[in-house]
Amino acid sequence: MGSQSDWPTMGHAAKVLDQLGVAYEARIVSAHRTPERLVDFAKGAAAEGFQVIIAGAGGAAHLPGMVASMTHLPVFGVPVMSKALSGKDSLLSIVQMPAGIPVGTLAIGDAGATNAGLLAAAVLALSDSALSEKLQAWRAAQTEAVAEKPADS
Ligand code: RP5
Repeated sequence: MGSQSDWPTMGHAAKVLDQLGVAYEARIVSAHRTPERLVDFAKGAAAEGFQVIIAGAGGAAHLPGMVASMTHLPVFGVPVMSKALSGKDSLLSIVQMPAGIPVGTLAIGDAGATNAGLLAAAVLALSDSALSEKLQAWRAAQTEAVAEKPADS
């Protein structure tokens, strides 16, 4: 993520990865404030053993696209809700990548972070049958948890 201030949002991705038992590292890598850290991370991610990258940032959110430009790993971008423009700036900064450098862009905010975690797990589950079973169980439990009627009816 681009900043400590993104963690309340990006923690939702971490939470779902924890639930599924997927190992991850949460790091702060700012495209603007720590550009050399960004280059080192993105260029070295595959060799470090990462398989999927979730990049969350807000405002002028260049992080996901810049990471994607320096790695062949799949990159999912989470637009973090910004104060000035409610995350629309983040979304537009992430989503309109030029052809050839893909970023799988999620929804703005908490839902996007949760879904980035689920998508990352789904990618990993393609070659991990135990994870695939956990993911399917997670989805089934979610379905089970939806009441047929609202609680105060
Ligand atoms: C972006 O700027 C970060 O991803 C964050 O969403 C936003 C604001 O960062 P802070 O000023 O709160 O550190 O780089």
